[in-house]
Amino acid sequence: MNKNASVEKWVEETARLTRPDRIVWLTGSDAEYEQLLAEGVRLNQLIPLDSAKHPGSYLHRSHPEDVARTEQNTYICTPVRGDAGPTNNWMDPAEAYDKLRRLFSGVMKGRTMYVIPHLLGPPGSPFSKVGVELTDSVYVAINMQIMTRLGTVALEHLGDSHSFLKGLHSCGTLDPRQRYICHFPQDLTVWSINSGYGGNALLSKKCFALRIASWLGRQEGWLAEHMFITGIEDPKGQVTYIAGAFPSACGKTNLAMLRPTGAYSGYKIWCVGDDIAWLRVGIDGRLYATNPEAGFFGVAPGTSPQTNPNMMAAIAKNTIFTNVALAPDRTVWWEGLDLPADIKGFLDWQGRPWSPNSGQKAAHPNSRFTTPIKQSPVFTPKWNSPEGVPISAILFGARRSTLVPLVCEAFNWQHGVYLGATMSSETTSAAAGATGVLRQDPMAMLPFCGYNMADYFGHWLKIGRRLKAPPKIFRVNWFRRDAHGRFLWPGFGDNMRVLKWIIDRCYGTAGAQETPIGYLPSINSLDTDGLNLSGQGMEELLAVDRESWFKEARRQTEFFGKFGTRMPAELLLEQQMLIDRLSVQAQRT
Ligand code: SAT
Ligand code: MN
Repeated sequence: MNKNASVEKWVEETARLTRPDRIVWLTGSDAEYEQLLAEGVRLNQLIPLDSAKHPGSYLHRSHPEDVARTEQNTYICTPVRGDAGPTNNWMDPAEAYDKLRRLFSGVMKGRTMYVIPHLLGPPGSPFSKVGVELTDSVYVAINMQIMTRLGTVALEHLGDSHSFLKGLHSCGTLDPRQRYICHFPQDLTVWSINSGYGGNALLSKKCFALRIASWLGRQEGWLAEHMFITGIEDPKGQVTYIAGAFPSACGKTNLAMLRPTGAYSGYKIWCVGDDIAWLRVGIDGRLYATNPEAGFFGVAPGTSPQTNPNMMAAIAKNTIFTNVALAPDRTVWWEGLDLPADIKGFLDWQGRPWSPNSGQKAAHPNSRFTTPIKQSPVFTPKWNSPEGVPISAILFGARRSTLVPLVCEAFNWQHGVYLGATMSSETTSAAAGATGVLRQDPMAMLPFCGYNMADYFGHWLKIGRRLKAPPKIFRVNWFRRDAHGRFLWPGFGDNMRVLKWIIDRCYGTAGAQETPIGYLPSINSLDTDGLNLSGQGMEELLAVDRESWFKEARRQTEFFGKFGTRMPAELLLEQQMLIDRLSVQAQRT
């Protein structure tokens, strides 16, 4: 394999600091992957599953205090504090390097350091970037093989360029009090220590492809977003691509690979990506998307043949399961799957005996599977298209049990940016901390934006000015509940009904009514045939409750206030216009 002089120099420097016993450069070959799996088993980090029922698959149990991203330990280390903004933790870069250098000093003694070059984006695309992660975790190395285009392909893309994203990771002691995930955007560098879990440790994902990439995108004129990318092919063969941002563990993956049924069984879904989209303005003035990743790191609980049959097919082999339950026949289980009749000998995610009466979850709520995108039945070779796919609609979705209607279309790009910027969602188990707490999560990027979010909003507006044919922007909410706490909307496969309305709006063939918050489906323009909705059904799902929206607007004003004068005037104007429209409506009624 060709080595790159800058990468080699940096690997040597890092090895002098961390003192690994061995350095292993990964090439991405199948034989190497087998060796890594064997090493994972030898180190008791992987438990082989039944080779007939789960071919090529393994269970990993993480440390019980290391089960999700830890936002409180995640820092953006820019020379000027204001550049990180009020929504990020900030540390002075010199202080952070100094603090972490001490923690990294000699930390890999007795361990192997894996050098993991990977390509973020399709090979041959001028938009793709090269990252290199150095890690002492074989679990990370294995997951990176699944999650990225790894090894030779990346070094070939890099050639002799000096510009690559540098990631240094060590599990260290896993001490949560000494856990740091520090980003140095100006150096294209991430240092992460004392966690081995998901987004804290697989640096290609949230650290590179979102935090560092969002910062790079601002310099270079593109967007790195927390979005799935999916093509919907109608029965005539026309494919419409949509991208959608949802906070972690809010059904983004299920939506990205939804299986149309019933009246929609003539439609086909093509999943280009389930988590991250890099968006650029094409020469034709449309917005194009590529997926920097090569695998899915999905939430296991709730994934089932009913909710996501395509994902169940994808994870049938060559999959790493993390923190799910283990049956004595070496199969895995999680909440949401049918419980086998005989559950004798079940072990929970920590390896403790488990039964449904034990009052505990068998699988951790943030337990995950890692599986190659190519195994998905809805895989499309467009995933590797260097220019990406043209996006017709952008969705902003959040988990809101009240207020936010099922679907709402923005009046235009600027209003759409406002809808994204004012998104708030109830927290989930994907991040450590309380769940179900409402928080502002603009564009589902709150934990992932590598710079000041006011500047980020401004950047979205700037991109819009370059688009000759901008995608339409929609807000969706599958999570409305009735007075008894039951979901008002069935979700999953039935979300296709909403997607159909969205696509028809893109082609100008569906009706809508103008409301103060945006365009909502007009009566009968959204297909509800055969649905058995609870409560007032559609009426409730599409209601615009003025008083509550005034309250919501006040919360948004408070949030925007955090950014002071850095806040783009256009969004403050949108805010004022919403209040004005609500007031006019109030006078009319
Ligand atoms: O742990 S990850 O950040 O990779 C997954 C998620 O929270 O979306
Ligand atoms: Mn995510």
